Amino acid sequence: MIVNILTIAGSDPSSGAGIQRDLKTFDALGAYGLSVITAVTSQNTTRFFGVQPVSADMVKNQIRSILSDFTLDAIKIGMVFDKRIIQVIYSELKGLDMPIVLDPVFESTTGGALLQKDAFEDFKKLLVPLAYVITPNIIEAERLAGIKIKTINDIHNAAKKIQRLGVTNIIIKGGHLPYKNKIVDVLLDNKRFYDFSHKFIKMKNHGGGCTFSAALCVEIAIGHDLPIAVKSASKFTSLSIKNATNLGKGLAIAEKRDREDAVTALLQGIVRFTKVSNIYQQIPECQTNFVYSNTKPGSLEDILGLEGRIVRAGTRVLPTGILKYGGSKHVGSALLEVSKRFSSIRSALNIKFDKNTIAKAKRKKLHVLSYDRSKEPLYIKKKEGSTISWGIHEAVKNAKSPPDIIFHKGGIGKEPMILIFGRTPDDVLKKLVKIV
Ligand code: PXL
Repeated sequence: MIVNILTIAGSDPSSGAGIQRDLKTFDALGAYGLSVITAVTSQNTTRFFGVQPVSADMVKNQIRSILSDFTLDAIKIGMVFDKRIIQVIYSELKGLDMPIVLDPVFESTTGGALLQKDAFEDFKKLLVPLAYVITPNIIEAERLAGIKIKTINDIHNAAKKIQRLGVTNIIIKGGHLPYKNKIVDVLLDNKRFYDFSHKFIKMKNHGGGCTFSAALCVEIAIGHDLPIAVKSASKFTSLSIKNATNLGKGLAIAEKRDREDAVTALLQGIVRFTKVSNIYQQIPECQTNFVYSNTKPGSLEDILGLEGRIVRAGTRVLPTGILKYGGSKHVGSALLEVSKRFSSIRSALNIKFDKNTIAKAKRKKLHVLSYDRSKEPLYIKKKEGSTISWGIHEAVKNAKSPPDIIFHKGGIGKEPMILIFGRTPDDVLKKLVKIV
């Protein structure tokens, strides 16, 4: 299911924050992003140079052009800059039955004013009550609540004060208040407080705040309750901050690149596979492939695999060829079929069939399934490349839980095979070492 999300925010040409960060985050999480630009900033990772607002009329026309065409699942509001823009957003969105995530942005990490001083009262009076949830950091929460924040207790008080401005749900991000290397994000979900404590990542970055509120907006659009949505958005943001890179000369830009992460995880998995003791004995005639997709695969092209194979050379095992999306047809098709039924399964590899390996897997309480190639219908046999999908489908169609292993005992001219499945390459390897 694709969700449509609109962000109403300012442009950041460095793509670290603002509209560009929102769209990248929506995209990374599988949502379709639409955008209404309120202001254009000129800034880079070292400095903020200036800002020019878009006219209120033009903001109105952009909003109308989107609302009259798309069915939206959620809206995020970021930088709004001035009074007239706030008033227009208010009149266009009031009365809409739609979750709105309001990220109060007052000042950029590179030092520019993103909300004019005389717009603050209208921001509180008009925009805050429109929101389903507001996501200030400590500094923004201090301004909104009108109190100083020094302790977790102060954060709770600030959340209650912000609630009185007319918004039910508040998340105050504790990043500016690290204590013993931990930070605490506080969610006030209507009447209930949740404190989410996580590790402080000491990394000055550009884009963390926008990433969090944009990810939260996707989570809410999908329909998750706030505590779950906050946890997952926060995890995505931490990964983005951990992954922040110095792309310009100044602040590192926070960004999570899924595809690169998949490459690293699979490469490490392949290297570790080749180091499993006596692993050469497990390589089948047709050699081994190891595949991974860290997003839900829709086709073979979403699955990373070796374009060559992991081959046996005497008692050594060597990866050949390059890692590529769509690189593996056989193990890739098997993964695709399993992941259609069990979306947690994202990685697989194949090893040589041996009935002792299967017996050991069962003794170790792994979930073992199989299919019988001799039962393959003729029309499938005739259709090039559909045997594996058919067989795996047969094996999993009545399964109640994800398989760890699927095997078949071969057919005329077909080598028998064992496939091991898991959530990640690491998970697959853990199962492998249990049984070989
Ligand atoms: O992170 C808040 C933010 C939002 N919008 C724009 C920004 C920034 C921070 O720099 O530049 C356009």
